[in-house]
Amino acid sequence: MSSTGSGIDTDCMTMARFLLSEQRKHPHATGDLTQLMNAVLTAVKAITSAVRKAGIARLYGISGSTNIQGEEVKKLDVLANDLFINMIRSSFTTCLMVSEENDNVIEVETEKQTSEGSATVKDALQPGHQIIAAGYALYGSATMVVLSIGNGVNGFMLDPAIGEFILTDKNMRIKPRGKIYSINEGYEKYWFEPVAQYIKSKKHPESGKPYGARYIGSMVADVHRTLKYGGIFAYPATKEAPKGKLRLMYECNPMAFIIEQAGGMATNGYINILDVVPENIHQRSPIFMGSKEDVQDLIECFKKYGE
Ligand code: FBP
Repeated sequence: MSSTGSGIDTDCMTMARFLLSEQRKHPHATGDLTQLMNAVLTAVKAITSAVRKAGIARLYGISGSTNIQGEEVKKLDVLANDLFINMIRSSFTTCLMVSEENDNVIEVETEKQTSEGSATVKDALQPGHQIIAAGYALYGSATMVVLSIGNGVNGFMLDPAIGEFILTDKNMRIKPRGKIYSINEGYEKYWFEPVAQYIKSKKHPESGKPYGARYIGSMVADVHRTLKYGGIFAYPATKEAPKGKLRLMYECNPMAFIIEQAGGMATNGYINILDVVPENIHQRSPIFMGSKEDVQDLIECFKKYGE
């Protein structure tokens, strides 16, 4: 780090700089990913600003409600969705988008498509192993973006003073084994045997200390903690929700890709999540991900107690 003594790093690695340097390693790269990420980061910055004033602006309110100035206020999730779609659409790097908030795929007209035919939902239904980049944004006391473009995982913190994402967590690696399990324990009575046995073995180990439990109830935050401190995050199938809750294409797969890139593992109990071929864009999947040895213990329980 270079500093002038003012506390300002005069040679900071911004995400734009990071992506440009990665791009230069590939002589045939088009720059599309850099351009796409630029659009994504604009959305993340705008969402950060909205999150910071959500209380005052009544962004938690019902969609379509009005604020004190009589303006229509969008709920945060609607606002975030609109921002991502508009920014990505206008980046000229995308032909198709999938979002939890939209029933159907979102098609983007491009010149290329007009000559080659447009992308369809079939193009979107690919297994996670085809992913080339995945990331998430965390809007906590600071805004952080964690990104993998297929050669490890890097974390960038938003410096609000300069509006740039600065590389703060270089080459993030997940511990081979952690000491934390993360699952909604309120649903214990709905668990199937393999999950019940697994959690029991962590709470009442034959030797050593029991694991600690942590559950925020927000997948990004729970997986982020799992990535930083190790352990396992689980959202299993239950007797109430036999397919699980989380969505394969935009919740399980991107997070599984990042966890794998950091040296961890992700499974639905039977197979690697990234091998599952989606049949529809909003399909759900049970998911277990985190430290390799912890996920392997879980898989053993599925072999032993699963049908
Ligand atoms: P939505 O699909 O309703 O957005 O819920 C997703 C989510 O909030 C995840 O982020 C989180 O891991 C999970 O649901 C928590 O669910 P539960 O309250 O059942 O434990």
